[in-house]
Amino acid sequence: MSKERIKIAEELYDIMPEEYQDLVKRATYGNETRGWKDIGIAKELIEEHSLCAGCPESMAFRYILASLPNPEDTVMVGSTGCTSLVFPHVAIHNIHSLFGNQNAIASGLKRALMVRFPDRHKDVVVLAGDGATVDIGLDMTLQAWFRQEKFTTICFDNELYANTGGQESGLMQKGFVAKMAPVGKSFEKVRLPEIARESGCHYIVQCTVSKPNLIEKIIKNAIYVAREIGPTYLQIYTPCILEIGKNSMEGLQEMRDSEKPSERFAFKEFVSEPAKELLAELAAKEKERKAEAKRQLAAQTV
Ligand SMILES: Cc1ncc(C[n+]2csc(CCOP(=O)(O)OP(=O)(O)O)c2C)c(N)n1
Ligand code: SF4
Ligand SMILES: [Mg+2]
Repeated sequence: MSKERIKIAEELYDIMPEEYQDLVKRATYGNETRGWKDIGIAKELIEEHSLCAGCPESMAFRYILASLPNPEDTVMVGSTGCTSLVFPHVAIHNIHSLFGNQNAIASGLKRALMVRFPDRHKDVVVLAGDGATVDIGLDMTLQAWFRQEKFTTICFDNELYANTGGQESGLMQKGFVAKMAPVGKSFEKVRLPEIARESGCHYIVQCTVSKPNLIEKIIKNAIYVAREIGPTYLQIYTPCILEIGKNSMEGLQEMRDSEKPSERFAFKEFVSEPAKELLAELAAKEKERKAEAKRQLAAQTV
């Protein structure tokens, strides 16, 4: 992984738009330790977006992009919904699939990439809303897991269809009343993390985006496990502040309130046995890399 593929030819440097020069200069591509702390200095991590002001989806999007271990070689597959407003601003290869089809598209894409680039890791990451993941796309979601497709599925769970004005979704809480669901949800929130486990996912996390360190860790884990072992699933609460009547400053508190131990977004993690082994190996290598970096720094300062 390197910046080579976005490098500007020297002869063309001065005629390239300033924006592009800046992107190349500051890109985190090629940096092994890239992570959420790069937000604010790296242009490719979304400078602008067209979501509502303060929407937690924008925060989640930034953390995810900053945490991808291999951005140059990652293809994201999106679906219709509020997230699809962000993809046009993202400096990562991405495909907009038909609403609900995202895991079917990702399956074909991942298989094709494995054939076309047998010697290189090409990561595929699905990012879709709860309506796309658990309602209209549920069949495609589950079938990809049954088949053990090697990619990560991330669901931005805002517990309703936000982009079309607030219809009920399978992940909505029981009893919740939304603008386009005035009677109130009559059944419990679907337990997709449990279904994911039964369907063969090897790494599953349910959480909010209130803690960037945590998001960075679970994104990396999910991608490494998907690469080597099989499907992984992350369900992340990104409340639709517009539909739950909060203002643009209240998204973070809403997430903190909802992740308390007794609440529906309390942190939950499942790691299969093969995934545990892989993550332990990677953690040992990372420890060694850090120790080596420390040794080199100490040698330079002597
Ligand atoms: C095949 C198809 N069916 C329905 C729609 C209409 N539609 C657009 S966005 C959306 C809801 C998206 O909800 P969700 O996946 O939860 O994402 P959110 O907007 O909440 O982030 C629907 C039903 C569509 N665009 N295409
Ligand atoms: S409608 Fe809701 S989910 Fe969509 S951008 Fe606005 S606040 Fe975010
Ligand atoms: Mg939704």
